[in-house]
Amino acid sequence: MINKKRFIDTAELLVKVNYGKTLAKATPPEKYYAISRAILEQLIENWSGTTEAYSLGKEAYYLSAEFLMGRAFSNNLINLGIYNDIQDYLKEINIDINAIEEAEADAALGNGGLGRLAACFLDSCATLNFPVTGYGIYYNYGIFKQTFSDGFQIEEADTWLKDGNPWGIRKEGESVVVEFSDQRVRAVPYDLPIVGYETKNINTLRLWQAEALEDFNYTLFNDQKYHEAVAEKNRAEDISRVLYPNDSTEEGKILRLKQQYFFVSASLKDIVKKYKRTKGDDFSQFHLNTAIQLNDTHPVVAIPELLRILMEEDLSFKVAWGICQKTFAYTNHTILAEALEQWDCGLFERILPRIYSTIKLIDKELLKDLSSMGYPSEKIKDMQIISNNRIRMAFLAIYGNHTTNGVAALHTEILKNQELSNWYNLYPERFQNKTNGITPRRWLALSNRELTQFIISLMGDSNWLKDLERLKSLETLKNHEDILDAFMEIKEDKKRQLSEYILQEEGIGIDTNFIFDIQIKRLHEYKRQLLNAFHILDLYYRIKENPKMDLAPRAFIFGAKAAPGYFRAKGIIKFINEIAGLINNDPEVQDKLRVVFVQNYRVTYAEKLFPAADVSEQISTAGKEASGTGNMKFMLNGTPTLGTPDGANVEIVEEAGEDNNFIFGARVEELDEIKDTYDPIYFYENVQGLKRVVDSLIDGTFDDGGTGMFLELYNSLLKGASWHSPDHYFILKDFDDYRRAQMDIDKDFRNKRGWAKKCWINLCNAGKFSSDRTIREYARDIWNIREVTI
Ligand code: NBG
Repeated sequence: MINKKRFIDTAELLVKVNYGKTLAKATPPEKYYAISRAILEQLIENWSGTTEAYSLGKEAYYLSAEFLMGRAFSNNLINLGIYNDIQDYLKEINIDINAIEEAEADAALGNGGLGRLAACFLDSCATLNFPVTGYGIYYNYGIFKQTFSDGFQIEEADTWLKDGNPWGIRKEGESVVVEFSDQRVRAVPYDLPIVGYETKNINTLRLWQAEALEDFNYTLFNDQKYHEAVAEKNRAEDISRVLYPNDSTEEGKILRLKQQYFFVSASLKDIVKKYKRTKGDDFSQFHLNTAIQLNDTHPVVAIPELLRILMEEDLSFKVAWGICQKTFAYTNHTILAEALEQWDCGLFERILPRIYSTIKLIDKELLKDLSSMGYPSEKIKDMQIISNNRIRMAFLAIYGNHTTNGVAALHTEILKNQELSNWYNLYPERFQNKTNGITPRRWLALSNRELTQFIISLMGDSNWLKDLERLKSLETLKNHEDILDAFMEIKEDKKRQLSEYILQEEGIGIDTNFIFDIQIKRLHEYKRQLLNAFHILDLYYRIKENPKMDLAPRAFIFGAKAAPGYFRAKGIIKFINEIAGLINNDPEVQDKLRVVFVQNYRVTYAEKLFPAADVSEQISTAGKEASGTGNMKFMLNGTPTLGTPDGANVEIVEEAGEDNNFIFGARVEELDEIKDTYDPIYFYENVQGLKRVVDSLIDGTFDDGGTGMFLELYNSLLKGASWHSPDHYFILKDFDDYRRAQMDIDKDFRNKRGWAKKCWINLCNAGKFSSDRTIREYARDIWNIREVTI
């Protein structure tokens, strides 16, 4: 509970001392800062109480290069159960809470699914009272801000910290020094509170900022060498300056390696310092008190770093290595070859010589292990951590841990039987599945208050928000007309809200009678936004041929950022924007089709998009999307999936039924069988309408501004490239079945009652996909930690 008087007095005081004015005269960002800080002030006691209580027992640490948090303000108020109170208090002093919410910038310190998963996990850990601390980087600039100019993506810096961050507390006194071969920098922690839902516990996300040991070289300055005087400072600050904007691809850049080692080394120093303070100097017990989860390979240098630290504490290699293996666990998030991190040995050794020699020791131990088990030398070669002058980070992770997990059942099976089969055969007991989840607090309670209130009215309480499987009990209402009507009215309302926002942001109006068909995720070839685009264009041509075609009107909505260096992905954005221009400007199809690519898709935009969707597009090539988590957000908001048998789609359909979703396309087994003989030309020439849409890339229908993007896309489909065969994501093969599934939707949507029922059944069966379920499994099966309440 918040003390109202103290809250308002503190907010007043803060604007006074920070900005020299009164609250009434403050700008929205100033109000947002002071009001948030005034709330934080009343959380400090529980926050430090939680930290204290956790330090008495075993703790888990979630190391991640990315945390895609989004906004904190409303989320924190909802989790604290004080949203309505604060809204009222603010109203009394003439402040509109919406204006405060809108003044907050997203903390977009992540690229996509992996970073957002980390954020959902933190919410669940706090809510379930698990002693888990997140560790990462306090990037000065998050993922770039995207705009379109003439349909092309433009990137700008994301200056999220320009008005300050009221939720971050700088802990100067807990700074540590991180050493590279060519520089030493100070790592300063910024702590962010992770407020659990309906609990007093407040967990911590500790993000490190890189700073120079010495700000400024006075001697150089006196010698009028101004640039040199601050060069060292800039070089230090560069390390945490900006998030690398790649999703599921690795870049092998020096600065990136520095970022990884920087936050890992700082975090381990922090963990070890606390261990010594609370548990003493006996490191043989370290793993009994500490679990460390490595979110993908980005923090895997933690393994040799901890080994090195333990050996410095006088443990033998053998003992220290055993402790490492019992401490670490690693999550794999992709099987895409271009994402598997490998570091060039030369580069690595130059920056981190001590870690490099430690990795060589580990690799030697692996060689010994495998030889003693009678592995033939060919096989050993396949498994060595260092091979072809590169360090394979995933192998280092698996050898140095006790558990490796995939993020959906299908993904874990592929890891075990294909990508990592050598390792699975060696250590079958080390492999587990942990199907991803999403937090129902942000993705329902916050983003769909209307539906949340409706469910509360049916359930009689709000406890289901932390026991999501209870939604299942509502399935018996699936034939109640009043219930379904009320449910669909809420959908209509959310569509209206989104439509207003899109009109304001993108200048395009969409009627709420249209089917809102939404694909929102990073732009990547394997996610196949191009398949969606081809289908839209085909539909457009069919309507042009047959203007009387009986169709439910449809709005195709996209949101996606392309990595700045990913030429094809940028070509696909331009292509979709060209299609949008053609369709939205053709009066003949105005009442049937609309295409919108929203700019700067991000957590805050997502909160408006998910609740308003009628169709959830999850159309990745089977076997390529490890899990997907957007698919779960749509489901929880009562939206059927139009998807391939890939990632967690498989489990979504298992829960909600084939009849309530639209599954199409080749399965993994089929693609495995045909992959060496696949010929897209066959489909190009024989599938009705397909040639016409593929050719639009090169026949002058659209203009790529002379960039050659469209020709390159065309060639990638029909000719392949030096590094891949033609259409290696099987777009042409799946096109016809996708169109068939789209026509099924067209038919089913028009049966209002039947459609509402499908939506309802999806909502009622979304319980499995709460990240609370996922986190309980991690806590029980991997971390071996128990809840601690204050
Ligand atoms: C992504 C996968 C998604 C998955 C998220 C979270 C990476 C490397 N992987 O399918 O592509 O849902 O991780 O596990 O970002």
